[in-house]
Amino acid sequence: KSNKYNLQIPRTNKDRILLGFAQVGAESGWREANTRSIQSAALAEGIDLEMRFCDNKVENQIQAVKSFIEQGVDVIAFPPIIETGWEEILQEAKKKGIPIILSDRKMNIDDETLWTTYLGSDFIEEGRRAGRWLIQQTGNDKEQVNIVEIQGTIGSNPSIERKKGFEEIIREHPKFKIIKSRSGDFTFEQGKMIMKEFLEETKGNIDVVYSHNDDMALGAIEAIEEYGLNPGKDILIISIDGTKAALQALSIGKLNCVVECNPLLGPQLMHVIKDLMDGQEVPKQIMPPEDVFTSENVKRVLENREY
Ligand code: GYE
Repeated sequence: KSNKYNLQIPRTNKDRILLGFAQVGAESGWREANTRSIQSAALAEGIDLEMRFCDNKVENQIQAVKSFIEQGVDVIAFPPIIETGWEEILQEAKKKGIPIILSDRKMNIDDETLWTTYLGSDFIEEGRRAGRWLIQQTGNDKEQVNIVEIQGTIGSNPSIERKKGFEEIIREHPKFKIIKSRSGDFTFEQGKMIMKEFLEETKGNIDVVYSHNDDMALGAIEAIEEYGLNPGKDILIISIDGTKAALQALSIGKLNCVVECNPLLGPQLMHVIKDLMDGQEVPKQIMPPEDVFTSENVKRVLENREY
Protein backbone atom coordinates (compact mmCIF):
# COMPACT_ATOMS: atom_id res chain seq x y z
CA LYS A 1 0.00 0.00 0.00
CA SER A 2 1.08 3.54 -0.56
CA ASN A 3 -0.30 6.97 0.20
CA LYS A 4 0.06 10.27 -1.61
CA TYR A 5 3.58 10.67 -0.24
CA ASN A 6 4.50 7.50 -2.10
CA LEU A 7 5.60 5.83 1.06
CA GLN A 8 5.49 2.08 0.99
CA ILE A 9 3.56 1.16 4.06
CA PRO A 10 4.68 -2.09 5.67
CA ARG A 11 1.91 -3.90 7.50
CA THR A 12 3.14 -6.02 10.39
CA ASN A 13 -0.17 -7.80 10.59
CA LYS A 14 -2.57 -7.91 7.69
CA ASP A 15 -5.70 -6.87 9.57
CA ARG A 16 -4.38 -4.71 12.38
CA ILE A 17 -2.49 -1.46 12.25
CA LEU A 18 0.41 -1.02 14.67
CA LEU A 19 0.83 2.56 15.90
CA GLY A 20 3.96 3.67 17.73
CA PHE A 21 3.27 6.75 19.86
CA ALA A 22 6.19 8.56 21.55
CA GLN A 23 4.35 10.47 24.28
CA VAL A 24 5.97 13.49 25.97
CA GLY A 25 5.45 12.24 29.52
CA ALA A 26 3.00 13.12 32.28
CA GLU A 27 3.91 16.78 32.77
CA SER A 28 0.35 18.11 32.94
CA GLY A 29 -3.32 17.30 33.43
CA TRP A 30 -3.76 18.07 29.74
CA ARG A 31 -1.18 15.43 28.86
CA GLU A 32 -2.82 12.77 31.04
CA ALA A 33 -6.18 13.42 29.37
CA ASN A 34 -4.48 13.21 25.98
CA THR A 35 -2.87 9.85 26.84
CA ARG A 36 -6.18 8.38 27.99
CA SER A 37 -7.95 9.66 24.89
CA ILE A 38 -5.41 8.03 22.58
CA GLN A 39 -5.39 4.75 24.50
CA SER A 40 -9.16 4.41 24.56
CA ALA A 41 -9.62 5.45 20.93
CA ALA A 42 -7.01 2.89 19.79
CA LEU A 43 -8.86 0.20 21.70
CA ALA A 44 -12.22 1.26 20.30
CA GLU A 45 -10.90 1.37 16.71
CA GLY A 46 -8.98 -1.91 16.92
CA ILE A 47 -5.59 -0.30 16.36
CA ASP A 48 -2.61 -1.80 18.20
CA LEU A 49 -0.92 0.93 20.22
CA GLU A 50 2.57 0.94 21.56
CA MET A 51 3.04 4.04 23.67
CA ARG A 52 6.39 5.13 25.09
CA PHE A 53 6.60 7.84 27.75
CA CYS A 54 9.63 10.06 27.30
CA ASP A 55 9.72 11.89 30.64
CA ASN A 56 9.81 15.22 28.76
CA LYS A 57 13.33 14.45 27.49
CA VAL A 58 14.12 14.98 23.82
CA GLU A 59 16.80 12.28 23.77
CA ASN A 60 14.27 9.73 25.06
CA GLN A 61 11.81 10.77 22.39
CA ILE A 62 14.35 10.43 19.58
CA GLN A 63 15.24 7.02 20.97
CA ALA A 64 11.57 5.99 21.08
CA VAL A 65 10.99 7.05 17.46
CA LYS A 66 14.16 5.22 16.45
CA SER A 67 13.05 2.01 18.08
CA PHE A 68 9.63 2.23 16.42
CA ILE A 69 11.40 2.52 13.06
CA GLU A 70 13.63 -0.47 13.80
CA GLN A 71 10.66 -2.48 14.96
CA GLY A 72 8.84 -1.60 11.72
CA VAL A 73 5.55 -0.24 13.08
CA ASP A 74 2.97 0.83 10.49
CA VAL A 75 2.76 4.45 11.55
CA ILE A 76 4.44 6.72 14.12
CA ALA A 77 2.75 9.62 15.90
CA PHE A 78 4.28 11.99 18.44
CA PRO A 79 4.25 15.53 19.85
CA PRO A 80 7.83 16.78 19.31
CA ILE A 81 9.00 17.95 22.74
CA ILE A 82 10.96 20.73 21.04
CA GLU A 83 10.54 22.10 17.50
CA THR A 84 13.99 21.42 16.08
CA GLY A 85 16.43 18.59 15.43
CA TRP A 86 14.18 16.05 13.70
CA GLU A 87 15.61 15.84 10.15
CA GLU A 88 17.84 12.84 10.61
CA ILE A 89 15.43 10.53 12.35
CA LEU A 90 12.54 11.46 10.05
CA GLN A 91 14.72 10.69 7.02
CA GLU A 92 15.18 7.22 8.47
CA ALA A 93 11.44 6.81 8.86
CA LYS A 94 10.94 7.92 5.28
CA LYS A 95 13.49 5.41 4.01
CA LYS A 96 11.53 2.67 5.75
CA GLY A 97 8.25 4.03 4.40
CA ILE A 98 6.76 4.74 7.82
CA PRO A 99 4.46 7.77 7.83
CA ILE A 100 4.84 10.33 10.60
CA ILE A 101 1.92 12.13 12.23
CA LEU A 102 2.53 15.17 14.40
CA SER A 103 0.11 14.95 17.28
CA ASP A 104 -0.53 18.13 19.30
CA ARG A 105 2.83 19.82 18.60
CA LYS A 106 4.33 20.97 15.31
CA MET A 107 8.01 21.02 14.41
CA ASN A 108 10.29 23.44 12.62
CA ILE A 109 11.63 21.51 9.65
CA ASP A 110 12.38 22.59 6.05
CA ASP A 111 11.29 19.42 4.29
CA GLU A 112 7.58 19.19 4.97
CA THR A 113 7.29 15.88 3.11
CA LEU A 114 8.91 14.27 6.17
CA TRP A 115 5.58 14.38 8.01
CA THR A 116 2.08 13.66 6.76
CA THR A 117 -0.31 15.64 8.92
CA TYR A 118 -0.48 17.79 12.05
CA LEU A 119 -3.39 17.04 14.36
CA GLY A 120 -3.67 19.78 16.96
CA SER A 121 -4.39 23.36 17.88
CA ASP A 122 -3.42 26.74 16.52
CA PHE A 123 -1.24 28.00 19.37
CA ILE A 124 -0.75 31.48 17.94
CA GLU A 125 -4.51 31.90 17.97
CA GLU A 126 -4.66 30.64 21.57
CA GLY A 127 -2.14 33.33 22.55
CA ARG A 128 -4.18 35.95 20.70
CA ARG A 129 -7.34 34.86 22.49
CA ALA A 130 -5.59 35.27 25.84
CA GLY A 131 -4.37 38.74 24.80
CA ARG A 132 -7.77 39.81 23.49
CA TRP A 133 -9.47 38.83 26.72
CA LEU A 134 -6.96 40.85 28.70
CA ILE A 135 -7.20 44.09 26.74
CA GLN A 136 -10.99 43.94 26.97
CA GLN A 137 -10.94 44.02 30.75
CA THR A 138 -12.51 47.27 31.84
CA GLY A 139 -11.91 48.70 35.26
CA ASN A 140 -8.22 48.56 34.55
CA ASP A 141 -7.47 52.25 34.94
CA LYS A 142 -3.79 51.79 35.76
CA GLU A 143 -1.25 53.63 33.68
CA GLN A 144 0.81 50.50 33.32
CA VAL A 145 -0.42 46.92 33.63
CA ASN A 146 2.39 44.67 34.81
CA ILE A 147 2.21 41.22 33.25
CA VAL A 148 4.37 38.25 34.16
CA GLU A 149 4.51 35.36 31.72
CA ILE A 150 5.12 31.75 32.70
CA GLN A 151 6.24 29.95 29.56
CA GLY A 152 6.00 26.26 28.82
CA THR A 153 8.92 24.04 27.79
CA ILE A 154 11.62 26.15 26.14
CA GLY A 155 11.80 25.46 22.40
CA SER A 156 8.43 23.71 22.28
CA ASN A 157 5.98 24.75 19.60
CA PRO A 158 3.05 25.58 21.94
CA SER A 159 5.25 27.75 24.15
CA ILE A 160 6.85 29.65 21.27
CA GLU A 161 3.54 30.32 19.57
CA ARG A 162 1.47 31.12 22.67
CA LYS A 163 4.03 33.80 23.45
CA LYS A 164 3.96 35.13 19.91
CA GLY A 165 0.16 35.37 19.63
CA PHE A 166 -0.21 37.08 23.01
CA GLU A 167 2.53 39.62 22.24
CA GLU A 168 0.99 40.36 18.86
CA ILE A 169 -2.20 41.59 20.58
CA ILE A 170 -0.81 43.48 23.55
CA ARG A 171 1.86 45.20 21.42
CA GLU A 172 -0.85 47.51 20.12
CA HIS A 173 -1.76 48.57 23.66
CA PRO A 174 1.36 50.13 25.17
CA LYS A 175 0.13 50.22 28.77
CA PHE A 176 0.31 46.41 28.88
CA LYS A 177 3.88 45.40 29.67
CA ILE A 178 5.38 41.95 30.08
CA ILE A 179 7.78 42.77 32.89
CA LYS A 180 9.05 39.21 33.39
CA SER A 181 8.95 36.00 31.39
CA ARG A 182 10.42 32.64 32.38
CA SER A 183 9.82 28.95 31.70
CA GLY A 184 7.99 26.69 34.14
CA ASP A 185 8.30 23.69 31.79
CA PHE A 186 4.50 23.11 31.81
CA THR A 187 4.54 21.68 35.36
CA PHE A 188 2.73 22.69 38.56
CA GLU A 189 5.88 22.66 40.71
CA GLN A 190 7.92 24.84 38.39
CA GLY A 191 5.00 27.21 37.79
CA LYS A 192 4.76 27.70 41.53
CA MET A 193 8.50 28.20 41.89
CA ILE A 194 8.71 30.76 39.07
CA MET A 195 5.74 32.69 40.46
CA LYS A 196 7.37 32.81 43.87
CA GLU A 197 10.49 34.31 42.28
CA PHE A 198 8.42 36.86 40.35
CA LEU A 199 6.59 37.96 43.51
CA GLU A 200 9.79 38.35 45.48
CA GLU A 201 11.62 40.19 42.70
CA THR A 202 8.76 42.63 42.08
CA LYS A 203 7.66 42.89 45.73
CA GLY A 204 4.23 41.73 44.60
CA ASN A 205 3.87 44.52 42.05
CA ILE A 206 2.15 42.31 39.47
CA ASP A 207 -1.27 42.83 37.86
CA VAL A 208 -1.57 39.86 35.55
CA VAL A 209 -0.17 36.34 35.19
CA TYR A 210 -0.21 34.87 31.70
CA SER A 211 0.52 31.15 32.02
CA HIS A 212 1.07 28.88 29.01
CA ASN A 213 -0.84 26.04 30.71
CA ASP A 214 -3.21 25.24 33.56
CA ASP A 215 -0.80 23.32 35.77
CA MET A 216 1.63 26.23 35.97
CA ALA A 217 -1.28 28.63 36.58
CA LEU A 218 -2.50 26.45 39.46
CA GLY A 219 1.03 26.44 40.87
CA ALA A 220 1.15 30.24 40.51
CA ILE A 221 -2.18 30.54 42.37
CA GLU A 222 -0.69 28.67 45.33
CA ALA A 223 2.40 30.88 45.29
CA ILE A 224 0.24 34.03 45.27
CA GLU A 225 -1.82 32.79 48.21
CA GLU A 226 1.30 31.91 50.17
CA TYR A 227 2.59 35.41 49.46
CA GLY A 228 -0.57 36.81 51.04
CA LEU A 229 -2.35 38.11 47.95
CA ASN A 230 -5.65 37.08 46.35
CA PRO A 231 -5.30 35.23 43.04
CA GLY A 232 -8.05 36.29 40.62
CA LYS A 233 -8.60 39.57 42.46
CA ASP A 234 -5.31 41.27 43.33
CA ILE A 235 -3.70 39.56 40.37
CA LEU A 236 -5.63 38.45 37.27
CA ILE A 237 -4.74 34.99 36.02
CA ILE A 238 -5.00 33.84 32.40
CA SER A 239 -4.28 30.25 31.49
CA ILE A 240 -4.41 27.86 28.55
CA ASP A 241 -5.76 24.26 28.35
CA GLY A 242 -9.10 23.97 30.17
CA THR A 243 -8.65 21.04 32.53
CA LYS A 244 -11.26 20.40 35.19
CA ALA A 245 -8.94 21.61 37.97
CA ALA A 246 -8.46 24.96 36.22
CA LEU A 247 -12.17 25.32 35.47
CA GLN A 248 -12.92 24.68 39.13
CA ALA A 249 -10.47 27.46 40.08
CA LEU A 250 -12.20 29.67 37.51
CA SER A 251 -15.62 28.91 38.96
CA ILE A 252 -14.54 30.12 42.42
CA GLY A 253 -12.84 33.24 41.06
CA LYS A 254 -9.19 32.28 41.62
CA LEU A 255 -8.57 32.17 37.89
CA ASN A 256 -10.07 34.64 35.42
CA CYS A 257 -9.75 33.33 31.89
CA VAL A 258 -8.97 29.89 30.44
CA VAL A 259 -8.32 29.55 26.72
CA GLU A 260 -9.21 26.05 25.70
CA CYS A 261 -6.73 23.64 24.10
CA ASN A 262 -8.39 20.33 23.35
CA PRO A 263 -6.47 17.18 24.46
CA LEU A 264 -9.10 14.68 23.30
CA LEU A 265 -7.37 13.91 20.03
CA GLY A 266 -7.66 10.11 20.14
CA PRO A 267 -10.71 9.62 17.88
CA GLN A 268 -9.43 12.03 15.21
CA LEU A 269 -6.00 10.45 15.37
CA MET A 270 -7.33 6.93 14.77
CA HIS A 271 -9.51 8.24 11.97
CA VAL A 272 -6.64 9.88 10.11
CA ILE A 273 -4.46 6.79 10.62
CA LYS A 274 -7.09 4.60 8.98
CA ASP A 275 -7.37 7.02 6.06
CA LEU A 276 -3.59 7.07 5.64
CA MET A 277 -3.39 3.28 5.72
CA ASP A 278 -6.16 3.13 3.12
CA GLY A 279 -4.02 5.25 0.85
CA GLN A 280 -6.31 8.26 1.05
CA GLU A 281 -5.20 11.85 0.95
CA VAL A 282 -5.24 13.49 4.34
CA PRO A 283 -5.28 17.22 5.16
CA LYS A 284 -1.96 18.73 6.27
CA GLN A 285 -3.60 20.13 9.41
CA ILE A 286 -6.57 18.89 11.43
CA MET A 287 -7.87 21.10 14.21
CA PRO A 288 -10.09 20.11 17.14
CA PRO A 289 -12.93 22.42 18.26
CA GLU A 290 -12.00 24.94 21.01
CA ASP A 291 -13.52 27.68 23.17
CA VAL A 292 -12.63 30.43 25.69
CA PHE A 293 -13.91 30.14 29.27
CA THR A 294 -14.61 32.93 31.74
CA SER A 295 -16.74 33.27 34.88
CA GLU A 296 -19.74 33.76 32.56
CA ASN A 297 -19.73 30.38 30.85
CA VAL A 298 -17.67 28.17 33.16
CA LYS A 299 -20.65 26.45 34.84
CA ARG A 300 -21.94 25.02 31.59
CA VAL A 301 -18.65 23.38 30.63
CA LEU A 302 -17.62 22.28 34.13
CA GLU A 303 -20.66 19.99 34.44
CA ASN A 304 -19.52 17.72 31.61
CA ARG A 305 -15.76 18.03 31.95
CA GLU A 306 -14.16 14.59 32.17
CA TYR A 307 -10.55 15.62 32.61
O1 GYE B 1 -0.90 22.80 26.58
C1 GYE B 1 0.43 21.47 28.02
C2 GYE B 1 1.10 20.18 27.74
O2 GYE B 1 1.43 20.21 23.68
C3 GYE B 1 -0.63 21.33 23.61
O3 GYE B 1 1.59 20.32 26.42
C4 GYE B 1 0.31 20.53 24.43
C5 GYE B 1 0.74 21.21 25.72
C6 GYE B 1 -0.34 21.55 26.73
O4 GYE B 1 1.95 19.74 28.66
O5 GYE B 1 -0.35 21.46 29.16
